[in-house]
Amino acid sequence: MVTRILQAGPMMGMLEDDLNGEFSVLRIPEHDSSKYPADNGSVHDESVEFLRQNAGGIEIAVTTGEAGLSGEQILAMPHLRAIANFGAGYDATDVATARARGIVIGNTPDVLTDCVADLAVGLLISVLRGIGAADRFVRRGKWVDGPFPLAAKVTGKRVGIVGLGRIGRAIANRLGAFEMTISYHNRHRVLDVPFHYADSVQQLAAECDVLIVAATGGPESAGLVSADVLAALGPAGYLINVARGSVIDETALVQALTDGTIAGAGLDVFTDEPRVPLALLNMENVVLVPHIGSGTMESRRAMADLVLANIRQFLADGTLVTPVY
Ligand code: 8YV
Repeated sequence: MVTRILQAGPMMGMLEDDLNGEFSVLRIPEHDSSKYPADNGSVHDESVEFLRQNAGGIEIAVTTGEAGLSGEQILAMPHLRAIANFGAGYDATDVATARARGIVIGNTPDVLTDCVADLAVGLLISVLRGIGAADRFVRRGKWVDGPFPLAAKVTGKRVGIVGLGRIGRAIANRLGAFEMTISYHNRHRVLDVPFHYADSVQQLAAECDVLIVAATGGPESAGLVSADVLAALGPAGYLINVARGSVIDETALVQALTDGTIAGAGLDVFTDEPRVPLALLNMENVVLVPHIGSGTMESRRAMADLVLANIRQFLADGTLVTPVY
């Protein structure tokens, strides 16, 4: 008999095709996954009712770093045993509820590390050298009126990395080629690296020219890059974020970019994706990309393969290839 699995949230075509080819996929209808305020002011989620009625026997769910599964959705599937997450980050899923019910979660680490680190370096160079603004300058025909304003040098800068996990380390390795001095802040000191450890994010920001955020998202890191951290980074400092929008106080960031508290930013992630604060759209010192860190054919194919491998292994022996706990 073909195994029935749940698909929570929109998914890349290639993964959907693979899932449909191998399993019987129950998909939460788009309109049912919308949340709207109920009369009593709470948020009513139609998908929960859909799951209660249709997903009673489901044991495996597939979701993404963006969609995730809420606590209510998880509780609506009494037989759920495993969640396969397309993405390294799984902060959109209610991990505490899943754990409490003995549900395992598998994510897709490692296979996307190179691409996310590559993008972080790309954003750094793009912001400091003004590549996005210079491209617009040429396209708009402004070159004939005079030269493009001078930018900031990349080689030799002092970089502070927030979160020295797999991606943070891969970024640090790449930046060595640019003769940069690397410091970091992490939940725990990392013993096998030669980089200077800063005791707090604020101290790290005060000591560097470019602050790169590569920390895991979720409640523990929410708002870690605060107004005070941005003030410590200072008017010649740049911020790069390839982690999660939630790690930065976005309101404070917009203010800091508006009033010159920091020099510029390169952002792949935002608090309320796909919505981006309007104020950022007209800033020439900001590079904005639509959460494309892992967005290459190679990484996304490997992530899809890892999701499939997690499901197959779970069906075979009840374990995951890449469990998160
Ligand atoms: C993806 C990501 O965009 O892996 C992550 O944590 O943010 C990205 O790779 C996303 O999760 C895929 O839907």
